[in-house]
Amino acid sequence: WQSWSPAGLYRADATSPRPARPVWQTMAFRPERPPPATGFQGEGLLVVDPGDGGAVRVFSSPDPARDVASIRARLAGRRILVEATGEVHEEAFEGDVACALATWADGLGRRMGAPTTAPIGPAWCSWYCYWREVTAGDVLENLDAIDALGLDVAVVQVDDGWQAGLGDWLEDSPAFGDLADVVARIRATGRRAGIWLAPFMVGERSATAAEHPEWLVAGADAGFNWDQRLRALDVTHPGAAERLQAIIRRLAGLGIDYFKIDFIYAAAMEGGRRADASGLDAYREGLRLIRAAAGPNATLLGCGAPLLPSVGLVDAMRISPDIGTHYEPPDGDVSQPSGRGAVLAGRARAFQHARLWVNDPDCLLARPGIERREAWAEHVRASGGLAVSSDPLRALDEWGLETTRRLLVPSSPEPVPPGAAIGH
Ligand code: 9PG
Repeated sequence: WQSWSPAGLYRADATSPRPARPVWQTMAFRPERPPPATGFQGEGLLVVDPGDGGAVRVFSSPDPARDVASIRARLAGRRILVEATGEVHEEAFEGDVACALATWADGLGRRMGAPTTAPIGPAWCSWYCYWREVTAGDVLENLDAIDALGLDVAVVQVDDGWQAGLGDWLEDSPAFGDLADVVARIRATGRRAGIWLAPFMVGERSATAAEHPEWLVAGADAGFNWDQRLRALDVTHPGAAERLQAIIRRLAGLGIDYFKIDFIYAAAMEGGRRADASGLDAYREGLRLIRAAAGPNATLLGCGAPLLPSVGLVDAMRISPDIGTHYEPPDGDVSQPSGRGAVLAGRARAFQHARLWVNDPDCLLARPGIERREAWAEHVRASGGLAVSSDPLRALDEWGLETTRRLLVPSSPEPVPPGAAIGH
């Protein structure tokens, strides 16, 4: 369904990954469509390889801007039964699964107007070293280090932590410091300034939730994070739409032209809206509002984003759960931060690069203390996608610095040839 949802290639008698906790169904799988206990469920896309050299079958939603069917498959004796909640097309492709997906994605990208994949990056991002406690000083320290170490970084992106509150994006957090000054200093070095925000997420404790309960999607529980329950912004409400665009315009006015728009699954949730619009209609309208306010030359990077409904509306897309300092995920759930989960989904969605958008495999972490950092670096390099360093640059050892230097290149304008197997 979305950036953080697992994807992979499995034996026919296996069961695809399931959320280990109920809140992860909402925040990493498809909120309204819990899967059956066993078998497979793909959202808008499911592929069956008969394994005997016969044609690979691709089952998919023909127009995922309008409807994304939940497509289920289960083994019944010697057959695989496929069923779906909505309209699904079945196509047969010669060749292996990776080739079938490449051809299928070429067609979808054309139909949905995927942007031409001009190279993006390389970048540096504050998240995987400073987390929510990031300050202006931390960003400026790394800006200095980029120059001192002679690293090729085109975009410096401030992640979660600069904002006053979750849903309160018009003001900065006093603990962060002066965002306008940080942006000006980044731009003074000739680099682009980027920012993270979760534009459709409204924390229960935010000023926005208190002042404008009518801007929230009625009945939609968007999960729990930042120590609070989360609600979804109803972009079909004119007041909410105006506020959303005012937020983006203010950030663009500071000189920001790279937006990592995160947790945007919230806009697509089912629930009561001001207008008679489906979750997917509202979601796509929300993305169009952001694009109009950010300007045609801004880079939009989707994250926590419904994948297929975003084609044509974002320049780049996170296609896997977060990388973590640990290789194994919490509770064994591969939708959660971990090397294992990020590599699994990243390989399975490698075919999307330069066909639907620029793939973001998640940040390069090359400092000591990152479990299996060599394998992770190789995964990021081979993806051909966005190269974003997220280490405290002064903490890199010799291997880390050499690897960061080597991997910080613009994204590839071409799809990557199917390399390592998609599966486990
Ligand atoms: C900032 C981070 C980084 C990261 C994103 C995203 O379910 N959760 O509570 C949850 C928390 C964080 C998260 C994903 C899910 O990570 O992928 O790169 O920007 O937000 O908070």
